[in-house]
Order: sequence, then C-alpha cells, then structure tokens
Amino acid sequence: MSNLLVTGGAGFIGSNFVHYVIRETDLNVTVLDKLTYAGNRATLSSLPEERLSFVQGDIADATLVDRLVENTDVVVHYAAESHNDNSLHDPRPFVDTNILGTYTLLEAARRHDVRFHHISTDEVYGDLELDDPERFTESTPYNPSSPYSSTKAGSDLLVRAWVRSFGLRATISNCSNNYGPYQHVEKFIPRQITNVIDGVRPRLYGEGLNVRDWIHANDHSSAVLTILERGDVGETYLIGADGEQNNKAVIESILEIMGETTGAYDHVIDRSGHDLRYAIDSTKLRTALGWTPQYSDFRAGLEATVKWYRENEAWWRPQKAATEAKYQTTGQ
Ligand code: NAD
Ligand code: TDX
Repeated sequence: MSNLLVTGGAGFIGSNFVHYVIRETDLNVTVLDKLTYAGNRATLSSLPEERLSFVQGDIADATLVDRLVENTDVVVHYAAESHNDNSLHDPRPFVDTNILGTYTLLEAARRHDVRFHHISTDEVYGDLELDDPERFTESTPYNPSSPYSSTKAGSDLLVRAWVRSFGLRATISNCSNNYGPYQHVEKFIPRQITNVIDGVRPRLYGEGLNVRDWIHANDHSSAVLTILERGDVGETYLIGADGEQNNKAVIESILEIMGETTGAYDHVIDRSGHDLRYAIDSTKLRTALGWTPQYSDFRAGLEATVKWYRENEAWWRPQKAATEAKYQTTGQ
C-alpha cells in the first residue's frame, strides 16, 4: 500500500484523515471530492503537493472513478451527504451520493481488484434507550431512522454484498459522533461555538437529553489507519472512545469554556425522528487490532476545539450566514 484514494477528503473527517496520513506515514494521497457546500479545498492547502493530489469530481461519475481507482492501491471512502437535518428536507442527494456513489466506487474497485475501506456511522443501528446497559456492537441489527442513516445503512449493505458475491477486499468501520477542527458550522458543536462567538444564543433541540458518543476526529483517523494496516478483509469494526454526553451538557460546557453563563441557550423545535442515544462498544477494534484512542478527555478536546474556531474564523465565516439562514426556515 503506497497510494491512497480518499473520497470526501475535503470534508471534515476525510480532511482530518488526509492531514493525519501525511503527518504519520509516507503514503501518497489522491483526494476525490465534489466540493459540495460541505467541502473546502482550503482545508488541504497547507499539505505538500508532492504527497497530495486533488481531483474535483463526483464519486458517481463512473468514467472518472474508474480512471482514479485503476491507479490506486486502496480506496478510503469518506464522501457522503452527512447531515441528518438536510436529509429531512431534501433526501435526494443522499440517495445519489451515499447509495449510487458508493455503488460506482465498488464497481470500479471490483474491476481493478483494489482494496476498499468504507467509512460509516453508528447511526445505522438506530438508537438506544437512555438506561439501556447494552451498547452497539458489530452484531447489533440495522435499524436506521433518518434518510441520512438509511442511505448509509444501504451503502454498508452494498459493501457487504460486494465482499460476499464478488470477493471484494473490503472492510467497513462504523464510528460515533466526531468533533474537532474543520467541522462544518451546520453541525452541533461548531454551530454552538460560532454562535457564541457571534453573540447568538446556542440552540438546543427539544429537551437536549439526547446522548451522543463523542470521539475526536484524530482518534477516528488512527482507527481507520489501523484497520487499513491490520484489519481483516470482510470485517466490520466499530470505532468509539467512550465519550457519551447529552446535548444539554455539551452546550453548557461550551458556554462555560467560552466564559458565558451556562444557562444562556434556547430550546428550539426538536428534530423529527430524533435518535435518543448512540453508544459504541469498540472492544473488537481494541482487542483484535490493538487500537486505543488518545483523546480520552472530552472536556480538554472541547477546549482545544473552541480555541481552533476562535483562531480560524477565516475558515468558517464564509459558511455561517447561509447555514443559519437555512436553519431559520425550520425554526431551529
Ligand atoms: P462532511 O459533510 O463534512 O464531508 C463530506 C465530503 O464529501 C465533502 O467534502 C463533500 O464535498 C464530499 N462529497 C459529497 N458528495 C460527494 C460526491 N457525490 N462526490 C464526491 N465528493 C462528495 O462529512 P463528514 O462529517 O466529514 O463525514 C465523512 C464520512 O464520515 C461520511 O461518510 C459520514 O457518513 C461518516 N461519519 C461521520 C460522522 C460524524 O460525526 N460527522 C460519524 C461517523 C461517520
Ligand atoms: O443546533 C443544533 N442543536 C442540537 O441540539 C444541532 C445542529 C444539533 N443538535 C442536536 C441533534 C443531535 O442530537 O445535537 C446532536 C448532534 O447533532 P449533529 O451534529 O447534527 O449530529 P448527529 O445528527 O448526531 O449526526 C452526526 O453523527 C453521526 C453526523 O452529522 C453524522 O454524519 C454521523 O453519521
């Protein structure tokens, strides 16, 4: 393995992975990214040109995808429409990219017998009760709730079928909620941090008792690299760092870190079909592949993320007004 094709490498988690790979390995990377509203070429601009090539294009463009996959050793597939709220208002791009785009990549990987790693989410498993002692494992049945998570579930099942029916050398990982630098301001944590910077009160959906299992994007990257290096073909690995927090507690921490009173936020209309709780049991990844997360202190990671958004306003500012205008149409 010396050349990686990273789809969605100009988005939040894909770009964190590209930075990680360039920093930690001597691999060369080609990024294929459509640069939708969620992609940003500038996120990769500090990286060395001799290690990184960038191709703007659609993962559903079969001709382009075939040419790129033919010239790579491994495909690491991050590209997706990724925001649940958007999927509730306009599901079509989710079907096009998450299902048809993944299909297009799988067919190219099959034709050229290229190793494939599929990035997915814990949301494919649906949600848990707050007091459920069980967490998601690799054998939890699929039960997705939203158009977003159902298209991710569909893409996972395509990958499994290509492994079984065509012998594709593929692995899948399902990760919990990521946070860290370069996350789009539509998502929960950066939205609230940038609202506070703008003097706007954070917006909590419903009562805010919904629990997410937070992991730093760097830990997601180290887990994916571990799977590429040591994972068994045909296997699924859950990635999580034991970071359960409810949304109310996260908003209060952000306010406290940013020097505001902890009650200075508003409750807004809840998300339709809102998943209550996600929680990952990552025992398999830890015991079979020896992976451990490095960012175990969520509060410290959140402080570093607040600092990053304060120091990188030029990166997020161009997206902020349009993102909030979109939320205004739903009262959120
Ligand atoms: P993101 O929305 O920040 O980035 C997605 C990237 O994909 C963007 O750069 C966008 O331009 C690109 N893209 C979209 N459609 C494309 C297409 N048709 N062709 C080529 N490029 C296209 O998303 P993210 O939060 O970085 O998520 C990346 C992956 O990780 C997704 O597969 C997502 O399902 C998965 N995931 C995300 C989380 C999370 O907490 N954000 C957790 C688990 C898994
Ligand atoms: O303004 C907000 N207020 C609020 O209370 C926003 C934007 C969100 N929320 C809540 C909804 C969720 O319970 O915060 C929680 C996190 O919301 P998102 O950032 O939209 O993430 P989530 O829906 O949990 O999905 C994320 O994790 C799994 C990613 O967006 C997905 O791509 C990933 O698969």
